[in-house]
Amino acid sequence: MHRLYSFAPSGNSYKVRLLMTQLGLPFELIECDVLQQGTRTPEYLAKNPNGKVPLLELEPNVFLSESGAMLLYLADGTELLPSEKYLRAQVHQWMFFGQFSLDPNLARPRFFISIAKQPEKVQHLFESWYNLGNQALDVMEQHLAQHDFFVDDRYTIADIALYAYTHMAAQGNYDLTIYPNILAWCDRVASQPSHIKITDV
Ligand SMILES: N[C@@H](CCC(=O)N[C@@H](CS)C(=O)NCC(=O)O)C(=O)O
Repeated sequence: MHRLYSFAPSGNSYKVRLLMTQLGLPFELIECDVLQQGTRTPEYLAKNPNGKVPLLELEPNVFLSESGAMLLYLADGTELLPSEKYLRAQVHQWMFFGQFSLDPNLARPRFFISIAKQPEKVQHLFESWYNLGNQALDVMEQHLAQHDFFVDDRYTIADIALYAYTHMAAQGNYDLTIYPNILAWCDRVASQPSHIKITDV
């Protein structure tokens, strides 16, 4: 059985928990409290020198870090990752977009406002996060005006990757009501078989 090192509120950890649940893959969950430096102990750093969750232990002492790499590894050969070359490249495209343009700008306000509860520490950064985050949400909103899902008009790991932080954006004081297509897509994602909420740990 795979073992997943995870932090309950972490959107990146949730991506992998959601996929494994939807694929029916059993896993052992190891909770690491990021707020208590749980990913910065010597024992943890020996497993993942980057000191972050999620971390997947495929078999004893065989590790994979980076949520995107885990999604691609676990979904390979399933209907959640197209095998056709260009469709698969579009999944990659949206996942790279998510990691660079979307996630950091949504995750950081959420982390400092709702998880660490110390927004005053980073007050000078919020404007830039909101500018860049809303630019990324605009791109998604436009795409979803024409499509039900991000790739091939069906649910794939690109949707899982983009959904994790988007549906929690209000916890970082983003206003998603100005993005009706994104809200409708969030409902479609949440109604997929075997969906779990981020709070279902
Ligand atoms: N690109 C990485 C990002 C991982 C990441 O930022 N993890 C955060 C929680 S969501 C973390 O472990 N932070 C703890 C730390 O940096 O000490 C991924 O997708 O897995």
